[in-house]
Amino acid sequence: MKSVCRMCHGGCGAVVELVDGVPTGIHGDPDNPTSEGYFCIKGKASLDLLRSPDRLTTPLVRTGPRGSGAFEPVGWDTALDRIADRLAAAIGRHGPESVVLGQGTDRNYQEWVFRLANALGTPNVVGPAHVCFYPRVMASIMTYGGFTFCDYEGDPEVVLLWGSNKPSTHSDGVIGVKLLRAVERGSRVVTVDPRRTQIASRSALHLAIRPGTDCALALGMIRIVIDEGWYDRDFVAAHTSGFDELAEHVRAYDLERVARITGLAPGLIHDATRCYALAARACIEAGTGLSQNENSFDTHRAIALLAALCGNIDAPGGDLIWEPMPIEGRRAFPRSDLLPEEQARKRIGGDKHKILSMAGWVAPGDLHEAIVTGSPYPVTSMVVFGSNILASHENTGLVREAIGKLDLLVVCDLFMTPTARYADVVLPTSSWLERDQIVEFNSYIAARQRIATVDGCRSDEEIILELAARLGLSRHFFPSLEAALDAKLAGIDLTWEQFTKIGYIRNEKRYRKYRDGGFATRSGRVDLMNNGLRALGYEPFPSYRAQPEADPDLPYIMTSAHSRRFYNTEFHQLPTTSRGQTAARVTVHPDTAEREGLTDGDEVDLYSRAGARGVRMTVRISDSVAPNVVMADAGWWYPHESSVDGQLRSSVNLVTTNDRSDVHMGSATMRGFAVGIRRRGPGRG
Ligand SMILES: Nc1nc2c(c(=O)[nH]1)N[C@H]1C(S)=C(S)[C@@H](COP(=O)(O)OP(=O)(O)OC[C@H]3O[C@@H](n4cnc5c(=O)[nH]c(N)nc54)[C@H](O)[C@@H]3O)O[C@H]1N2
Ligand SMILES: Nc1nc2c(c(=O)[nH]1)N[C@H]1C(S)=C(S)[C@@H](COP(=O)(O)OP(=O)(O)OC[C@H]3O[C@@H](n4cnc5c(=O)[nH]c(N)nc54)[C@H](O)[C@@H]3O)O[C@H]1N2
Ligand code: SF4
Ligand SMILES: [Mo]
Repeated sequence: MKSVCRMCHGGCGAVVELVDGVPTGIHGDPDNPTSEGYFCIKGKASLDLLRSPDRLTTPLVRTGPRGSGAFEPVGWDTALDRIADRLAAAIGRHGPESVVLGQGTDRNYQEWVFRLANALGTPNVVGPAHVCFYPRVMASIMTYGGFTFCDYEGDPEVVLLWGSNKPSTHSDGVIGVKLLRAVERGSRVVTVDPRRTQIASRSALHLAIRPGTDCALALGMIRIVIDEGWYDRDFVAAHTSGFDELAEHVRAYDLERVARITGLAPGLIHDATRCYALAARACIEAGTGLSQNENSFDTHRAIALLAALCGNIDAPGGDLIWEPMPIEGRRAFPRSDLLPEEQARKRIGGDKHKILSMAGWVAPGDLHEAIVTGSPYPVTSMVVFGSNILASHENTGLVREAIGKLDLLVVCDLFMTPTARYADVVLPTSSWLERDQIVEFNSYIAARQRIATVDGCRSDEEIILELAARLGLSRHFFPSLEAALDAKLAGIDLTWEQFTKIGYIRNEKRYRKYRDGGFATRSGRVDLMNNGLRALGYEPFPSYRAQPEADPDLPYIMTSAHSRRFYNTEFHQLPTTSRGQTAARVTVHPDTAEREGLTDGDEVDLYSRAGARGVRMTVRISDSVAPNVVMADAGWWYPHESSVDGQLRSSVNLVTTNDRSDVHMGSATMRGFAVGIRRRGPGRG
């Protein structure tokens, strides 16, 4: 039977082999037009996830102190009644804004979480948006009026792969295989990454940049493009505004200064700029490596300006803006019209991180401060749909303090995570193989079909329907999940049942749509100088904010990346994925190892100004990083440790903070901050 994998964002077609209705094997679907049979190690671990003995299979109510792990099983009705009663009481006492909904990376039910928040009347939805997809999305929207995707099928001459490890991470519905196929057909890659990844080794140029300085590089490249006259004059004249002001603004980013900030050779920066700017077809794949520091929004804005200057927006082999398909999906389904304006204005951090707030999200740092201080108002209840916030939000100490203060914490998850151990009620959710969902990407929509069931588990959508009914909000929802799926598909005249037979619908792509009516910005042009940002109190041009002075006690720059075999904080309990790696690793250069007296496999603590106790990592020595850079695995926790401290000892957010966060998005500094290395001697527990 066919479905669509959701072990990552990729959306590969999957074929599940069934014997008497029981899944016995899984592999890639060669007929799927996106993935064409590709299937990775995580996809292959899907049946481990389905059958994991660690899965939660009954709702639980906490009976001991938070974090102790003491729970008793209860029935679904008891659990849901209890949650609904307590949410209703909190709303009665403190208003709907005292309830916050949380979720992690999008798992195709994000629009349900937002619909529930809007129906409840709370503006507060927290998630990793500030360090994940949204700095890029909002920078793109605020520059061209839409979000762009690399048009790999349009055969770019050059792909600028910037802070992205696409061949391993497959984010956002464009699987990395598309990039690799373009390379096989002749595309050249220019990679900007502090680490020599596999794709960096295969690239025409690799810019091993100092972490956190990409904004300066992008502004320097803009200056070179303007000085050398390498920009697209016709496009700039006809479709942009503010060119002269931009040319003036980037004068501060001369090559020598940019080389000093980024640690790159001036000649390499110049060559990379020429390679990108003079290519007839070129696209930029900008990733999460750029979104986790205080320059995040401005870095993506500067990159968006560079792409526009070179005339690559909506061009074949360039950066394509897709028109949405007419289904009721990510845009319409959340029903933002249900949230009264006066409630929307109460969004926590809305006055501080205005661009994130415009996208509907609260930054974790702002939320946790508000919970701890009770200001601007009491936030007393949180319902989390799939996010291990003790591991994934910055500043674990603050998260712990905040969730320790809540009157009610509900966590919906497949596993007893450290975050779930803090919950008052834990609800067991289903995996992707147990779900009916519409998978919505810009280039296609697909049907994810329920193939198996695990007794006792429910999907987030089913939980939301049940909670809505108990809270008297049924009028804003649907009598059943299938009715909701039918309603979503009404715009393309299909029912869910019909769609499951078709399985997959491609979106049509159209190039250079701006020629028929301009860009979807206020001026209809690409606003190189953005007065909308100015009206919000921000600078109309991106600028690089310098990192703090070096600290001799913290001589290394730490950054991190998502792992190929794990997914964010997930899969550490599955045999297929954890067979090759059982502990978090930090990659250090041989010179660093020598200076610090380290050998491969040693245990160290990396400590920072914010996290003096440090985070424990196993040393891996490799010259794939520079001598001043250390690269740590993000997203670790150890499921089988008995205490929360033991589980989280290798979670990098023990040493991150939001002290220096991006002013637009609240992006915390998770990458590109100073650390020291402490070797753990024998006998240190
Ligand atoms: N230091 C540092 N921190 C980071 C990052 C980093 O690179 N460095 N990356 C950031 C980024 S980009 C992101 S997106 C976040 C991710 O952070 P999170 O979203 O918190 O992490 P995940 O591991 O994706 O998911 C959390 C939980 O969801 C559960 N889960 C899986 N599927 C479902 C489902 O369908 N329903 C429900 N209810 N639960 C489910 C999993 O078991 C897991 O426990 O972390 C961010 N934090
Ligand atoms: N296998 C796998 N796939 C995933 C995930 C996963 O955990 N595992 N997570 C999913 C999620 S939620 C997301 S958001 C995406 C993320 O996917 P990507 O956007 O590819 O992001 P990362 O892999 O976190 O980091 C990309 C690259 O940035 C580099 N980097 C680190 N710091 C810097 C810097 O300061 N500057 C530059 N230029 N580069 C830097 C890292 O070395 C890394 O190679 O992947 C998704 N897909
Ligand atoms: S790339 Fe992602 S979607 Fe594709 S098989 Fe791997 S985990 Fe599944
Ligand atoms: Mo993410």
